[in-house]
Amino acid sequence: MQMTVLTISLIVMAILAWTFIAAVRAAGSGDVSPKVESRRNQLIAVLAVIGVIISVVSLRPWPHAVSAAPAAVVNVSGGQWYWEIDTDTVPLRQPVAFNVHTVDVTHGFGVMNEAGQILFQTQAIPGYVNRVDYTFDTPGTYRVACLEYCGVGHTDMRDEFTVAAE
Ligand SMILES: [Cu+2]
Repeated sequence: MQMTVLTISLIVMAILAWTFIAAVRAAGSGDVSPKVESRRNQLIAVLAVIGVIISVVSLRPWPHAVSAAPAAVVNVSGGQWYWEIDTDTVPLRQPVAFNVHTVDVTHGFGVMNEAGQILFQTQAIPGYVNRVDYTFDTPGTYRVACLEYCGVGHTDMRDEFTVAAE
């Protein structure tokens, strides 16, 4: 995806640069006839329309599609050195919104499956609530750990919750 965005950006920049150079050359060639000026204005209008269309089509999916209303909201508060999670069970195969914040220093809220693989993580930042939406496909016990070093008790910042079987 990054390569596609980069390629499109480079092509559009090349077209804009070419247009700019053409406009400068035309402006430097002295008086132009009304016919040439009309063609130039048409060209600028066409390029502007193409630019708007490309921008709308290429930028709509970013930064990401707005997710559906979550089936559950989980409020997570981090502190030295604990997690407070306001539920111990979340639903299966439905979007769950995690609202993560901290009462002291920055922590890293990371959720792992039973195999220890990190499924998602976000920073817990003082004075701000970070939201992560996630849909769990497998029931079981999920582990929470701090992924941002936050002091001597950092490794004790562990918790867990359950994804309910249907
Ligand atoms: Cu930590």
